[in-house]
Amino acid sequence: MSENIMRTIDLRGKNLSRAELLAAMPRAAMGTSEASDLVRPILDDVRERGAAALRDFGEKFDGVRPTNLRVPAEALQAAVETLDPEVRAAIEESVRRARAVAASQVPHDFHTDLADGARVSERWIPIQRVGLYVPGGKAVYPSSVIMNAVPAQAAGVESLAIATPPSKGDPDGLPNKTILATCAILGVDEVYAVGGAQAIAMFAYGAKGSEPQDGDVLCDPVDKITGPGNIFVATAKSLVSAFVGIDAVAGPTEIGIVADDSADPRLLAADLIGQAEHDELAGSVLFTDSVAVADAVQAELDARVPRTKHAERVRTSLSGSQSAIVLTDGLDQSIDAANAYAAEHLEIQTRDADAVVRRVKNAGAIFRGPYSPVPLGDYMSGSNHVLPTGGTARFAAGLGVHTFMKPVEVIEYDEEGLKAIAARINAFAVSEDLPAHGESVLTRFVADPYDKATL
Ligand code: HSO
Ligand code: ZN
Repeated sequence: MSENIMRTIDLRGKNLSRAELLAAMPRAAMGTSEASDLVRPILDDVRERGAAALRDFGEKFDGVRPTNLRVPAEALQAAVETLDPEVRAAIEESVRRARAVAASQVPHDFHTDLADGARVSERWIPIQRVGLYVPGGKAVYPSSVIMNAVPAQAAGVESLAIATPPSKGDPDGLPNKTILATCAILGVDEVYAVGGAQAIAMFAYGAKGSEPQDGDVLCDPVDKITGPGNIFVATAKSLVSAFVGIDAVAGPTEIGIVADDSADPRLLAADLIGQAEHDELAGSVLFTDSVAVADAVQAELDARVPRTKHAERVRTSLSGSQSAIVLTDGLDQSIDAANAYAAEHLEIQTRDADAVVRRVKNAGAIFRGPYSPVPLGDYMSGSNHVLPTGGTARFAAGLGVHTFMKPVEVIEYDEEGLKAIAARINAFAVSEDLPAHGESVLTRFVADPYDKATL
């Protein structure tokens, strides 16, 4: 028999501690990089020279010097008009579903009345201006534009800008046409032909124009930057994150599947291959207590991998150390291991999948049952596909309307409400040796808060 594509991690008969279980999970090795040294001068240059630097970097890194750094409205319109009608219909369906979910996701303001005249409210306020980065190159994902822009729009973000690299093949240096069409369908009209770390600098610092068509100000600074990118984009985001909001830095994509002996190995294999297609470093992990299912999945992989377009990439990814079939003693151990792995995407292919879903503690998104495969979520389930990777689903959530809003508490006490606890506040303040805090409150109720004898 030929060698299996995926390695096996056998947890059977092992009673692992939490730490041991975490350590047993397959993970991509995190490479360290010297990217900061390369990225810092790019940030500084864009800050200094604005649009002139952006054009220079376009020429240097993308191989094209864009005529218009800001994509003209006519180019956005033309991109929609020339879009393949089937792709357009798919994009529109995706947008419709994402908008419906995002609309219900908008958090509600609330208030708590603690006593008479004592209320604390919470108001969710949209972030005012957001910059969304869309990568070019190998990974051009119009679907990711939708996943970022739709929740931002549902949140009520006033001003949304998109930056994506200019295309080398385009004489004017316009970006990828499907990306432009998606922006137009979403109603985003502020789009820049700017890629890489320089795009992050433009968003963070803003950029002044250098050619008449740029205007005096090419781009205003944003309050938060979201969207995936390569190591240079990620490094630039972390460097500017001291003063601009950023979303989490995404690692290679992952799929985890919890399957029992009722699962269909054909579906399991196809779903593992599906996410492995993204990247040689993508992680694919099957948790099962059924040796028969594990063997059948290996056989299905042997049959299917050679037949898919990106066979070599898929094979590298599935046979990499970040991928594995985890054999367990039973469903309980499968669930424990899946919780330790904290997959970006977790499929549940078991009997009574609802009961298993309820026991999932860590996952970026949960895909329940044979008809909720990951690609449904990637494109048009209505859920978001920007999800925590690398085990960060233990503490982080995927992108959503909340990503583009912030809760602000409003303190609403009246005279009666404050008076009732004025002495207590004063006592607390004095205990922290901050008597002026107490005096600030007492001034409202006594003639001389500094004369302790009168209190
Ligand atoms: N699975 C990727 C998203 C994606 N898939 C975009 C296809 N296009 C990360 O969730
Ligand atoms: Zn995908």
